[in-house]
Amino acid sequence: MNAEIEKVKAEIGKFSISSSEELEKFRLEFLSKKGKVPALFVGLKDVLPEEKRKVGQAINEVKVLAQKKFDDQKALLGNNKAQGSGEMVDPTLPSKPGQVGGSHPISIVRDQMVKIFERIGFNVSHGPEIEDDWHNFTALNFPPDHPAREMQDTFFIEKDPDIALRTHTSSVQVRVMENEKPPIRTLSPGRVFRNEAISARAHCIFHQVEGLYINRGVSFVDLKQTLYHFAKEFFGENTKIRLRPSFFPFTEPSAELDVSCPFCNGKGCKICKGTGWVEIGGAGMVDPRVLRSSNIDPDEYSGFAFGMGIERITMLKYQINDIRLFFENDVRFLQQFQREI
Ligand code: FA5
Repeated sequence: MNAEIEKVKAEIGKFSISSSEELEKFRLEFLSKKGKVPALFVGLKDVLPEEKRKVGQAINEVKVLAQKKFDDQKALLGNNKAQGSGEMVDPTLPSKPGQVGGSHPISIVRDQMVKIFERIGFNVSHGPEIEDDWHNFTALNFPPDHPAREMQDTFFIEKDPDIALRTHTSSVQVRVMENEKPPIRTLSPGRVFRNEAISARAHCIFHQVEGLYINRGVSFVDLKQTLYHFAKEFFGENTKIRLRPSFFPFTEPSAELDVSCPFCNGKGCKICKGTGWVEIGGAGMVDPRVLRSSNIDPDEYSGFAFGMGIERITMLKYQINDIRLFFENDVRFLQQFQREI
């Protein structure tokens, strides 16, 4: 009898249950009326009276063992069903990798731009997004009440004294000139704000990269070569640049910077509206008044500055036709961009 009890016990241990069908098979084989455990109890009648108690106890233990295995596996299968898989869970398996986030296309392009300029000696400076009138306008030669201030519609936070969201990263230019002595060669990437209507090409929040170089003997040729170098590094070796006369209060002379259209290589297409050129920013030689207001002697030093819109450049690079996509944070859009190592 003892051998029979041990055999049934071993069979219970070995029985593998990974589905509800196998669970039912287990119940029928061991626990049902005609199963092996009730059969052991039937066999008890042939056991000598003095051994009955001990053997009865051993059979009871087998019954408890079978019932526990049945209950545990039933609960486990029930849980898995509730989770929808219907399969056994192996808690020792390593977990599935979670979804990993990526960089925003604006960050990717900003970092690419910064790297190109860092390789030719520019460092990176940052300034506050909430600016005072001096750094955003007055020190940059926008006199109070001058119509040039209307070039950049402003979100004011406080009036008198004026505190506003910066309208361009040129404000960082002023902060660097106030705190550092030439030679200065710095790049300031950052977010800017303008009280403008949102459309496919313009937003009220966007990003710029400002560049500033001040030293003895800096000329317009240096500006042109620097911008040409950037355009070729960023858009490709065959890219050309064009500087069109323009006006900014803080530079003289001033220019708009165009690059040959990266889509049609300057032949003319829908993106460049048939002109072969696309505008990516503004530039110019730092106005002597701006140098003077930051205590830099314009008789000794000269410099150039430029400012480019990161959204517009990213739109060109990835053929994106609506600036609003950058701000919607739709993962289907964002997942399409990978950092180029
Ligand atoms: C400026 O902001 C000057 N501070 C640039 C500059 C710096 C000139 C240093 C000279 C010397 P502008 O307003 O043109 O200039 O803006 C520069 C670039 O920002 C534009 O060429 C464009 O690429 C981008 N930009 C301007 N407005 C918007 C807008 N609403 N939405 C998206 N990008 C914009």
